[in-house]
Amino acid sequence: MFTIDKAAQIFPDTRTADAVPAITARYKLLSAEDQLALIWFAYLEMGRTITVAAPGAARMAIAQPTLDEITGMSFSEQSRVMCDLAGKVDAPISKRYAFWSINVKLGFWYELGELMRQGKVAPIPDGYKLSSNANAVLESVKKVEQGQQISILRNFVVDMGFDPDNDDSAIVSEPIVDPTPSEAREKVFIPGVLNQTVLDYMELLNSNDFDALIKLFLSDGALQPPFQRPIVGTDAILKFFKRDCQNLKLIPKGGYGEPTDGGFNQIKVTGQVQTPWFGGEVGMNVAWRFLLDENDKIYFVAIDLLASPAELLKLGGS
Ligand code: ECH
Repeated sequence: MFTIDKAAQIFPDTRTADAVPAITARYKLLSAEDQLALIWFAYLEMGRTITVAAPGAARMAIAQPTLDEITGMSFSEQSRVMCDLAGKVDAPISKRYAFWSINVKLGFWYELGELMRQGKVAPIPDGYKLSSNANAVLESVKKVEQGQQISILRNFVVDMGFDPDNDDSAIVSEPIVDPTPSEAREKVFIPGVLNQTVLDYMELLNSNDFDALIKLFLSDGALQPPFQRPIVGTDAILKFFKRDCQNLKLIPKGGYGEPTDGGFNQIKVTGQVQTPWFGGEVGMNVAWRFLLDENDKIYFVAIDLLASPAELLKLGGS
């Protein structure tokens, strides 16, 4: 029978974007000053081709008091706060930051970036020279495709702050949006895939209908986001959906399925995902690897960021 570990091995020829964890690991070895400057340069570079959407007021409400506190500080105090965040130092704002959801963290830095541009928050000093290691990491970031670049930047932001006990239940996130009304939902067609659970999965996630979406999963099922450990059990998965998965756009392009052990079916779908931060400007190439039980309930689904667009065509079974 399947275990989560065994399920995670389905469609083993799927090649994921290893550059993302590799670059993230090299980034972690840099000094906090270098990390901030590197992100600044990478962000500027990216800004020449794509635009980040300004976060909505609801998201900013959580971070706003902290942003106000920071704008009231001197430049040197502001630099200290930012270095403490990057360096994961035990400091009041670093602690608060650790309890924000990913999108609140991104919104906070988006706003600081704007304030830095306006000269209201300490900028990266003019002519700041990156160490040669930091420069090498920056060059690597520039070389990967955009979907991988934004994944790397997001990893950097996620990794900041001081979180001594990693208490997942205490995370604060933006309010949950209402699901799209049924008449406004877009039907999903995937060439090669007739399985209704997979089609419903795409449609329900695109509609922010997380309460219906979670019913597609077995209670001990698991979902594995890109570069992460599987999230196991419907309680944890539902929490993840509501906190981190609002307003995504899944654009499946093709798929393939086959029966496997114990009456289960494995289905691989490839396509693109858009994040509300960049909308249609960045399509991340992804694969979904589903393992469904004999009643078409999801036991396991992995979402992989693909190494290259060529991977989109690799649908054949293992
Ligand atoms: C400045 C300098 C100082 C330091 C910092 C700065 C600001 C940086 C900023 C960065 C902003 C970055 C952003 C990145 C956003 C990335 C979003 C990504 C989303 C990927 C989503 C995926 C979803 C996949 C899924 C699917 C499922 O089926 C199930 C759910 C799920 C410059 C000031 C820090 C502002 C905005 C990569 C792949 C498809 C698994 C979620």
